[in-house]
Amino acid sequence: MGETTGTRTDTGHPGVGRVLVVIPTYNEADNVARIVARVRRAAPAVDILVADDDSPDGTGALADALAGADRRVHVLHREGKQGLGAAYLAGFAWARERGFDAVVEMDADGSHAPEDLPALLSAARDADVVIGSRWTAGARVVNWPLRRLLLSRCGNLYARLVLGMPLSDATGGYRVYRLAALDAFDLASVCSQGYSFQVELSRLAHRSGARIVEVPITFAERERGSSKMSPLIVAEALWRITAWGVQDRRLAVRRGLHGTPTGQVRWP
Ligand SMILES: Nc1nc2c(ncn2[C@@H]2O[C@H](COP(=O)(O)OP(=O)(O)O)[C@@H](O)[C@H]2O)c(=O)[nH]1
Ligand SMILES: [Mg+2]
Repeated sequence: MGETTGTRTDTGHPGVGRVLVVIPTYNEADNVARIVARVRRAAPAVDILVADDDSPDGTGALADALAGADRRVHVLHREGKQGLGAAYLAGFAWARERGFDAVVEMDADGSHAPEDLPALLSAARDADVVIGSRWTAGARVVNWPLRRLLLSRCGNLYARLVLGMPLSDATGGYRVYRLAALDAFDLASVCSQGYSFQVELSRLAHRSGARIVEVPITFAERERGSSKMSPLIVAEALWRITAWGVQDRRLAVRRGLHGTPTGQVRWP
């Protein structure tokens, strides 16, 4: 694994600081070298952490080779497939231990264009959380099948209605978080394993009063490898969003309010 600590003198991105791009991987052997090269080109001042769940296709070993050749590339080897949320939490902890100022979430399959990263990092100068949005003015979604488009649009609509968050893309996974803002999130409470992790963190960000900014991105369907999306992952997101909505309403009723100072609950 490459190391970042000790000898580093650079301060990373102006107004943001040292940035670690966390790329979770499970069976992304056809993508890992490409995505790392694209990130290095698009944002040379960031470090990259590949968080691999012991992919059977050898992604972890490929990532090790990349790390051996580039001091800004690192690998976190995890024991077996534990889900996207767990991989990101481990990546965030890794970043904190090494004194990074901000973390970026990015898929390995090229759907999140590294070329959009400079715009996200610019927005992070005046924000705690930046969400790369597929569903705001100026964004584009390329080659996604109709069922995925519908799932994303309906999922976002449901999350917005049930959780009352003024976000166009609460489910998206291309984001920048300032570590200092994450400290206010109570990450120990995170229970999502799959992609509902993104909604859960949107909710924690909103509740913590973090400054959230959405930036339009161009999202493209993967060209290599296969999606790890499953009916189980969709079901987890659906029931968790519903449970959070019920919890928020109970809280609001108990307090006799339609809004709380901490929860900022707004009923649809
Ligand atoms: N480490 C880790 N990465 C995962 C896991 N599940 C998915 N990923 C990664 O998460 C990212 C998004 O997954 P993907 O299959 O592209 O989902 P989709 O874009 O919704 O179809 C990719 O980089 C995957 O390799 C997991 O259990 N562990
Ligand atoms: Mg994908």
